[in-house]
Amino acid sequence: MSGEVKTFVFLDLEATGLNQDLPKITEICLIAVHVSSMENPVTNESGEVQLPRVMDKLCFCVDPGKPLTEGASRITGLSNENINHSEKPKFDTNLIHAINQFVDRQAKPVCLVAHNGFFYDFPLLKTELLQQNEDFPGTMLCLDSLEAFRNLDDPTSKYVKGRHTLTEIYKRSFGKEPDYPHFAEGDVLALIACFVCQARQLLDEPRYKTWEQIRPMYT
Ligand code: DCM
Ligand code: MG
Repeated sequence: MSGEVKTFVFLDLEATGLNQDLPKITEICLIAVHVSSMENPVTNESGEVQLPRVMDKLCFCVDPGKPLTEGASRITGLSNENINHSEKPKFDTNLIHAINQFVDRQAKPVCLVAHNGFFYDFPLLKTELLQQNEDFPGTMLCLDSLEAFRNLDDPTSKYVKGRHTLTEIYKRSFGKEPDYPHFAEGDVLALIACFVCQARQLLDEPRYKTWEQIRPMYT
């Protein structure tokens, strides 16, 4: 159903603000799911789709080196104070090597998946990589789950404000709020749960980009 992709690496970033704030990452989570877990989702006695049992996870909090906006701090619970108290390093080459090693352990080809990834997460991650003179292979695939869910819902209407936020999709799928919104891991797990529910349709005609096509958010 997914063409060649063997592993989907779901990704979420928390950061100091929105695009116009020239944000820096405060938290990153990557969770890898093999395509076989998407093709055969496990359900419980009530028929509810369960998270895949086999997942690899990588999560780090990061010193952004600049102030969080009030809004970013309010929704994420992260602050310069609590990050600094925990003595978190900056987004450095060690972290990038950890990410590369994590991705290298996955069956390839790998596709990164992020909600609003084409607009926010991928460009911001690219900015942080380039600032360290690093980058991912240009051939790595990327998928924006916001775009994918939108196209699934109504391919003719491009944009219905608010309808395809992760929280709204999660509420429609599971009838409750996500457990840990705006925690990078909480958002990734919520996304995986939603994605697995509709994986077959979402991956019917996936609109992948390659990493090479992702422009940095700012330089
Ligand atoms: N963000 C923000 N203000 C919002 C929504 C998001 O500043 N109203 C920024 C800070 C978050 C980041 O975007 O850390 C990622 O958002 P999300 O938690 O939805 O993944
Ligand atoms: Mg998030």
